[in-house]
Amino acid sequence: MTAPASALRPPTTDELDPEERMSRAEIERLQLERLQWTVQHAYRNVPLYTRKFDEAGVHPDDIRTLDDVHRLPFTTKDDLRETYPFGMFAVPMADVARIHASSGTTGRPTVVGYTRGDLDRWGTLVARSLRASGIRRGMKVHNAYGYGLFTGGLGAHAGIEALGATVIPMSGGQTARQVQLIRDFEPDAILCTPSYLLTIADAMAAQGIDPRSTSLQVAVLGAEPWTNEMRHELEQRLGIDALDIFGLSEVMGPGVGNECLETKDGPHLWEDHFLPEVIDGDTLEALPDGERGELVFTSLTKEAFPVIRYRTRDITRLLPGTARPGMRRMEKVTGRNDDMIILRGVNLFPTQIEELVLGIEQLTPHFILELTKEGRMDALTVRIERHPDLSVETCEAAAQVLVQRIKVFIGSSVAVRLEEPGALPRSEGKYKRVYDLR
Ligand code: DLL
Repeated sequence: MTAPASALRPPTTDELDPEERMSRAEIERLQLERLQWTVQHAYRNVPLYTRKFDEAGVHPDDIRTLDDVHRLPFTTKDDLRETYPFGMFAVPMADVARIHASSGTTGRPTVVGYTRGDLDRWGTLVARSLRASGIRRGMKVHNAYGYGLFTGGLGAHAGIEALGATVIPMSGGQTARQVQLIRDFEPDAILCTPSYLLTIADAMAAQGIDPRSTSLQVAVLGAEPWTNEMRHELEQRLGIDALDIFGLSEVMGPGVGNECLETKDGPHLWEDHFLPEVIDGDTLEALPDGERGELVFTSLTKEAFPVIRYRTRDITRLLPGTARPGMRRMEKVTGRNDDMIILRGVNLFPTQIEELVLGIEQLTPHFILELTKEGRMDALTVRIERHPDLSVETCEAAAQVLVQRIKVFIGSSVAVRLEEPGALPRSEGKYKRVYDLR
């Protein structure tokens, strides 16, 4: 295999979009102008927004400063379900160039739409995200996000094209084939979920290929929560840089924010197109930057599907920009409100267990969490594959260390059960980590 022709580097200032070079004050001016447009557009064209604004006693003309956003009503997934399938579209269907939908584990899927202009802006923002990750024209990008109604595949695809890089539209699944094409086509970059990259690395090893020996230099990973410990694991295993791409269908899809290669300190949010807030999920009060809570977005340029204060359920906090000082960052998402496990009064997120598992060298990253009832009490079992190269005794001892650390760092008593290598399901996209058997 040939050595990669070009070493990874962050974009130079001239390569950035003009908005990425704006000062904080310039971004906020642009945001206010765009917020005022969005609020008018949503109020005039989406009956649900007309009704909700009227009920809240707020009119688009009341939005005079960015802080006035706090006067607007929230939008939730239930609002989208209520107006299923197209009731939130703010333009005539003839102007809708594409529809996507997120599967949704319960009930109806969430349907979103894009005008031609929305698709162009989306492509630009994914291109900006990939460029921030060190990808540029002249590189080959293996896109293993699923194509179809999911926004990951086609969203990433358009961004790779907009950047002028070479796209390999592999989609998800068919892992053996993924490995073969990575060997044969020698891509510089791979885009997929972090859990799927782990599956691909395992498949390489199973075929006798050293995962560090491939042409890959960088992975742009998202669509599910993952920790800095998982970043470290993947970077070591594959000899790559791993960057975090964030997004959700309701707000656009992938590319609402992305980490910058030079800092790797949580995604910068592309604030020229989205206004983020963090709120207390119980009181619904806006929280100051730096405090952890539920992430909320208002779109600023979307035509077909504007969203006003959309409650994402994702838990994070807003931090000042670093590599792009005009735009704020978010801390890597710890989890979603909906994924939080309440175990005998203690709240815990699967990512907290991931962090502890990856901190113990003799454990593998392949684990699932099972919730059961023992009498009237809830019980949590961590089922984890033992390390194929270590003795069962060593693995048992490591499992006991995990039990102890979960007790000390999270405050919960859990059971850890070792499984044979390969016994647990492997990811092909968003990984299902928690099984509630209660
Ligand atoms: O997962 C969009 C996407 C595709 C993002 C590819 C990045 C890469 P949905 O299917 O609507 O859209 O799921 C959105 O996934 O609310 C988060 O809970 C989670 N999520 C997405 N990106 C990240 C990330 C796509 N980088 C939901 N870190 C969001 C943590 C993420 N969670």
